Amino acid sequence: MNFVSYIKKVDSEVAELIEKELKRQQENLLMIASENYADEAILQATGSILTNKYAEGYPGKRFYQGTEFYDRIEEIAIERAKKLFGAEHANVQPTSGSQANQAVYLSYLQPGDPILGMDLSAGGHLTHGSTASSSGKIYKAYYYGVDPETYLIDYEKVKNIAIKVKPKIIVCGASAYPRQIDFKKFKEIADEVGALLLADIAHYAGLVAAGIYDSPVPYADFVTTTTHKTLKGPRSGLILSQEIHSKKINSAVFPGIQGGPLMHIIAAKAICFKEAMTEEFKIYQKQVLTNAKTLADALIKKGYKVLTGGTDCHLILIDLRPNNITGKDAAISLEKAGIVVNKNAVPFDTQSPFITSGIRIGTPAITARGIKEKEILLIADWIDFVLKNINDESKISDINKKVKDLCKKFPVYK
Ligand code: DSN
Repeated sequence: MNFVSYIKKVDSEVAELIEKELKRQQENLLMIASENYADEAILQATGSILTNKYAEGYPGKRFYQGTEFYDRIEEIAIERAKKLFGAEHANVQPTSGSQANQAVYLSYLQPGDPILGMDLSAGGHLTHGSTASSSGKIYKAYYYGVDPETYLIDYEKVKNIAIKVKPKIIVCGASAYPRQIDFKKFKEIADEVGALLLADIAHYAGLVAAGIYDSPVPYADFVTTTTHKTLKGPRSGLILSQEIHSKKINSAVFPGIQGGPLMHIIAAKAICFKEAMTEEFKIYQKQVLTNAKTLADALIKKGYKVLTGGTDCHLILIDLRPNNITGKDAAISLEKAGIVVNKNAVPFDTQSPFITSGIRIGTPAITARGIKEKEILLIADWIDFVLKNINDESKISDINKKVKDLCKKFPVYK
């Protein structure tokens, strides 16, 4: 696929950078848990002429003429999203997971209202009430974390905090929590304190769609997600909700926080939802999970502190304090070897968010290129070798050659 043939004609500088990035994506093991490879159909839709049109409003109720085909595309995306997740209502217009969460808050909260979300340092997301984000600036945010021994969510504690702070919305979902979230328990807690429940499944959505991670849809008032992580679609967002919330959600998205929807991205989301209903997608998600479990087990055997002792999803979290390595140094060295992960705070971290004590490793992207258990064991050996030789550029460079050879055997965007 030629990604830059037209760009080259008008802007060689940007074309060259895209080509270099393509090479980076081809020659490295992308193991950032939130990243994936969108397929050619998704990329074609995102680069399509649908970008030319304003379609403010919703199907059948637009503010501009000429939206006949856009109405149909959005209707298809909505129907597929509802069917895929078994939801009563879908809004496919949020441009990101962050905006999806903002819209949910706007739909029911007033400034200063209390919300309760997972602490960022325990694995939550910025938009779950961090003071660095509008969710923590506009609303009064309270937090729950994980148990210091097990690193699991302590639902009794969540309940006690909820009883004390009486949140209007409880947020569950995380960016760095490797285990199944008990959505039913969260719903019971929300009901007990009269709160609405928002489940942010940005990380888990693909696994949820494939039925291998429990769905919050039967329990939560609102479910938000991105569409580009495990779901493997375009970079964007989605809100699912019960029908009773549909009007409030729709007006919170438009005109509440957004103007013209990105219709080329909505078309790509429609394609993504169609693909996510296939048997092939289910097989892919199962392999994502198997690969993550295999990696966790292999690294545990090598003595690494894999938090919670494994994973129920696509990611693992390693506390590197016993190895006397910071997350930052580990991520930099692994990148030199061609294994791209991100530094990540671990619960009760003693380092700053720029340094951190851990790394988060995910399997969605490498699985998309066909990697299975056999290669995962090799990758575990390489991760271990790099972390044991963190200052030895020549040994790291040897691993990089092996990574490049492996990537050649599992090509992407041929
Ligand atoms: N930035 C995403 C992640 O890496 O988990 C969350 O939005």
